[in-house]
This record gives sequence, C-alpha cells and structure tokens, in this order.
Amino acid sequence: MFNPNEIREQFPILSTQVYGKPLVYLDNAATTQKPRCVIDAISEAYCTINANVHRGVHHLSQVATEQFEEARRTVQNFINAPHSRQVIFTRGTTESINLVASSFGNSFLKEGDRVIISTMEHHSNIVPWQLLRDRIGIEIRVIPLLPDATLDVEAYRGLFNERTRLVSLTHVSNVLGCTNPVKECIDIAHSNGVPVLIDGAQSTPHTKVDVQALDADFFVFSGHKVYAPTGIGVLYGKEEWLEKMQPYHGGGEMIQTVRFEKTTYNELPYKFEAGTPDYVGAIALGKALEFVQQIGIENIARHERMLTQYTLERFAEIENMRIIGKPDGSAVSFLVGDIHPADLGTLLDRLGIAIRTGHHCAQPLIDHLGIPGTVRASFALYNTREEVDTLVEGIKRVARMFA
Ligand code: C6P
Repeated sequence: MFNPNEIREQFPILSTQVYGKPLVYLDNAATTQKPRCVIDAISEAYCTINANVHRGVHHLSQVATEQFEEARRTVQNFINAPHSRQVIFTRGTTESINLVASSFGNSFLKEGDRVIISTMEHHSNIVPWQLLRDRIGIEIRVIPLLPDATLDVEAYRGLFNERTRLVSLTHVSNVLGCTNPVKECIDIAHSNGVPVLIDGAQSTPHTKVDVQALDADFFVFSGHKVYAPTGIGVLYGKEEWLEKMQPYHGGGEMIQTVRFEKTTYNELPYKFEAGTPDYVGAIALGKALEFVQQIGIENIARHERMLTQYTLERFAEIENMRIIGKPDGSAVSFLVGDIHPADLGTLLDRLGIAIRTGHHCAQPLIDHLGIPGTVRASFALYNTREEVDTLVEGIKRVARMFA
C-alpha cells in the first residue's frame, strides 16, 4: 500500500490554502490535480523537443513524433488494447463520443435505427445522439433505473429490436458513483449483434480497464480526470469498426492523397486525427498513466474504496443525511435535509473544502430522481481520512447554521 501523505507531496497545488484554510480538494470527478512529473513533462517537452509531429524530417520533429507515438503505446498498454493504431487521441470523452456519433452514425445509421443509452448518462453521452436524431432521424431508447437507482438490466434486454445499431453506456456514473455491470451489458448487446461504446470517463482513473476482457467495441476517456492535462483524451475502437467509419474532421494528417476531385484517407489512427494534435498533451498523458501504473491502479482503487466506505460510515452520524444512489467507487452524492446543494457547497467552500454541487451535467438523471441536484464528494489517490473528517465537520457546521 502507498502512503497518501507522501503522494500529496508530489502535487504542488495540494499545499495551497483557500480563504486561509488548507485546501481539501474533493472534486476529483470533475478533474484531478496534476503531479509534478506531469507538470514537468509539459515544460520539458516545450523546452527540449517541441516541433510538429509527423511532418518534419528534422531531428526535433522526429523526437517529438517518437514521444507522441510512445504515449500512444502507453495508452494501449494501460487499457490493454490489441494495437496502438486503435488508440485515437481526441480532446477528451466528449469529443470521443461526438466522433463516434458522427462517424459511426454517417457510416452505419439510417432513419429509424435505434441507439440505446441509459437514464444515468452524462450530457456528453446524450446530446451527440440527439444531434444525430435531429440530423437523420434515429430513435433513442433509454435504459430505466431500478428504485435503488441502479441499472435495470432486465428492462435493457427488452430494448433491443432488429433496428438496434449501438449501445452507449457509462461505466461508472459521475453522479451516483455506482459501477454498471458493463461486461454483462456488452454480452447482452453482442448476443443481439449490437456493438457497445463504454464511457470510461469515471472508471479509467479508478479501476483497471481491459478493453479486450470487456470486449468493448469503443471505449472513451479524458486525460484530465486521470492526472493528465486538460484537452487530451482517448477513443479506443475495434478495427472492424474504425476501418469502415468515415473520418470525423477533415484536414492535414488524416489524408493519404488530396486532389480536387477526390481525397483518400490515411491509415488508422491518423484517419481520425485531423490537424496538428495536442502532442504535448499526449506525452503528458503518457507520463500520467505511467505515474498511475507505478503506484498501481489496484492500490488506488482500494484506497478510494476505503475512503468512500469511511465517508458513508461518518455520514451516518449526520442528521437528515441522504445518500443518493449506491456508491461503490470513489464518488458519493448526497443531500442534507432541505439545504439546497448550492448553499451547502458555497458554505463548505468557505471552509476550504472543494466539492461539486448541482446536476453534474446529468439533468435527466436528476429529474428522474426528483431532486434539485446533489452535493458530490469525489476522491483521488491523494485524499485522506482526515480530509473526510474535515468534510464531515464542515457539513455538521453548515447544518447547525440552517437548523
Ligand atoms: N464529468 C463531472 O464533474 P469531458 O468534459 O469531455 O472531459 O468529460 C465529459 C464526461 C463524460 N462522461 C462522464 C461520465 C463524465 O463524468 C464526464 C465529465 C465531470 O462529473 C464534468 S461535467
């Protein structure tokens, strides 16, 4: 096991103060803080190897290209993809899902075809499908939830028909903090001949991801939630789909030949990486994933589950505490009496505690639950039991003010 207090020293921002109080950063599901090695990797890339990738014969361009492609192999290894050409760099989860909605949609979907999503999706896994619905008239069907806010897998089985073309499902809910039985859902979809996209934004930082064991057709995640910089993310896809899908954006690098009459496209993954990529971001993502691998994702998961368990135990002390859903990972959503989430969040902030409040970009889920939003505490490898204690004392203090 690692010592979170030692790990904290590698994250410069964690020693800052807010309103004269030590920062208690519990908003890791929104974005994680960055370790020194990632910050240094960005600075070092600009100081020593900066040049556009895949374009120059000169030395710097070659070194930058090597490091960029090395980062792709690190991602490949991290998610156990069969080949690095199946790893496409994007700006993040949102762009990855939009890419699939657009390219898979253009290549395989027609009016009346069905796409299945779930009630607990982030807007990033709802709106791209609605845009496609507006454009070509697909049908979106939504997996309902059981009374305990977990996925209704039996109802899901009943949503397939002969026009179902894709399932797009979150691995871990960013609001409920629960892990969906994605392997079972993928097997059910495959038995109906339907491919599956898994939104791994909230799972990749906290659990071992093996895209081959899952047999996911597409898997997406954001770098910034796994200790990497913003603006870089990943789309993994099976070659059988990626090869047949139309490009997403047109421009440099994604082409083989361009004539005014006709353009032919580059091989994977470059077909989907138009324009100058965020190669420095990708190199830093590689560094972040190596950092996670050195600590061990299982150790991180165990530590975060312990923190969640401890939080639930301590929350039991608080009067009128209501846990939303069945959290089993690293995020806990809650409400306290009738204190509005925004009020609780604002007052906790004055105590130096950073948590997220509101609909968490999952308005249909919040509407379904019939609540104004939630307060969410979400953990990373550097959080401690003492920080949970500070949160609990903070909530008690705010609750006394409202009493
Ligand atoms: N959720 C949260 O605080 P981007 O913005 O592209 O990096 O990630 C979008 C996204 C997609 N799916 C899930 C399950 C997510 O949780 C997120 C991001 C953040 O919950 C910001 S809204």
